[in-house]
Amino acid sequence: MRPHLGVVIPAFNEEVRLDKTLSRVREYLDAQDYTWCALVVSDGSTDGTMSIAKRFSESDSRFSAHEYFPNRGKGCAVRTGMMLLEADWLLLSDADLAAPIEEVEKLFDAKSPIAIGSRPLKESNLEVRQPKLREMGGRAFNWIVQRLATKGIKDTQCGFKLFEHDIAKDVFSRCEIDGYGYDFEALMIANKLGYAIAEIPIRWAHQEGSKVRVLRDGSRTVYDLIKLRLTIGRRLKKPGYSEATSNDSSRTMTS
Ligand SMILES: Nc1nc2c(ncn2[C@@H]2O[C@H](COP(=O)(O)OP(=O)(O)O)[C@@H](O)[C@H]2O)c(=O)[nH]1
Ligand SMILES: [Mg+2]
Repeated sequence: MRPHLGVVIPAFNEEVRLDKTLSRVREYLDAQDYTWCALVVSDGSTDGTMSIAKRFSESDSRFSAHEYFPNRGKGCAVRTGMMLLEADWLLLSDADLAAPIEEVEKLFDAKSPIAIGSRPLKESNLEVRQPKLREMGGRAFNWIVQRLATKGIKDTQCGFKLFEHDIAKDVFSRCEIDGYGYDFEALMIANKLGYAIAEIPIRWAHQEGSKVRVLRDGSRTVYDLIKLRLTIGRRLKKPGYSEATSNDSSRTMTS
């Protein structure tokens, strides 16, 4: 039987924090009364990320690790994880646990097929804010995204999102953006397909060690946003997940 919750953790050169993160995920989820699994997706990490992920997957069957080369970006890793992992609910969680894993209960409580963590809401609890410039840049970016892609969603970019199984497969099988633009791509597709999205205030603490390179990733994301606007029709015409096939030359390791 499928576990109740599956956690997809994209990880690029995360050796510093991954051990602590996976230990915390296990500690918290083991204390809950539902079954769970977790998948680390690394693409082209050059540090000890995969050996940490493999150590967990070899000693605990709830964990698995997936790796491919070369590096393609967070969007590709999240999409790959969402398509590979099997659980009734699929949670995207960043490897830095900026949103603590226990916040997943708030997303479950929303009782929505898609529930996304959100930082700018009045009730959100930002324990540590992002640096001022990044926060302002994020707001300006979100203003543009709301106009071009996801009207009404205040925070598309938070790395903490819960999808019901079939909806995750349907949405991510139509996604194509490899970089950070995957967030608004997935939400725009979900919106167009008529899936309800609940935006939920969460506890969140900015963590040092961001992988975002503002100029490089910012310009790539704006390019992806414009391209998405021009190609959204084709994304929606793609067949749903049951017909989707996977053919990359990657490998998954489970114990
Ligand atoms: N597999 C993979 N994960 C990535 C990549 N870029 C970022 N990530 C992961 O995405 C998550 C968010 O990255 P982070 O640097 O914390 O972004 P920020 O919190 O928005 O500054 C982390 O778990 C990263 O390891 C990538 O190219 N490949
Ligand atoms: Mg982060």
